[in-house]
Amino acid sequence: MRVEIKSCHLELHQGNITAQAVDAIVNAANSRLAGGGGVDGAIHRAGGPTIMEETGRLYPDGCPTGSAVITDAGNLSAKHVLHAVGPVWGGGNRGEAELLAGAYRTCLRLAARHDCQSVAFPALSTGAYRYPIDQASRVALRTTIDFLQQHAAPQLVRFVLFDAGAYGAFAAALEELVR
Ligand code: AR6
Repeated sequence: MRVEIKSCHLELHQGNITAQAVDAIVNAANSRLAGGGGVDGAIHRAGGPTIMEETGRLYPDGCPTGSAVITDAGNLSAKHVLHAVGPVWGGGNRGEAELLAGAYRTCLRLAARHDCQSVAFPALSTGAYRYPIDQASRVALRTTIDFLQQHAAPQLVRFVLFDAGAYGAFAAALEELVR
């Protein structure tokens, strides 16, 4: 599924984030930037050890929840990895939606600042951090649509959803938002 916003494209794909031929790939990191499973494990395995070396050197204090930092992309075909730290789901009354929006917004800002024309996001916080996918998809898409409307960049934002359930949740949310 694909929609156009201010001559930019927002796309939904089912697949693996590490296989995307884009300028910047977003990692679902933790605030210590310590590596882990899920998207984080897949990106560091495919990208090689230089990514972790660089995060340790540039960001020894990690990255706060609701924000993101940028590194090179090692062996991946992308130019950069954006390490985004989404919130752990705690029931919905702990500022999770604003923190999740902040993680997406910071990635989009960093992408624009580093001349990345195309960015691929996973569904941040919806795995180990247990954010419900239907709510997370609305936050992710609303934040991205607002950013594209304000900045008309990056030219392509692709959400890469790992399974059919996540793809379906994002597709339903996107239809509702652009209807
Ligand atoms: N490509 C695309 N999506 C994927 C992939 C992949 N290769 N692998 C998993 N997903 P998660 P979080 C989906 O757990 O919830 C790590 O240990 C997955 O199905 O990667 O933000 C970090 O170090 C889910 O929908 O990220 C942190 O400690 C989504 O990506 C913590 O987990 C996000 O799942 C971050 O948890």
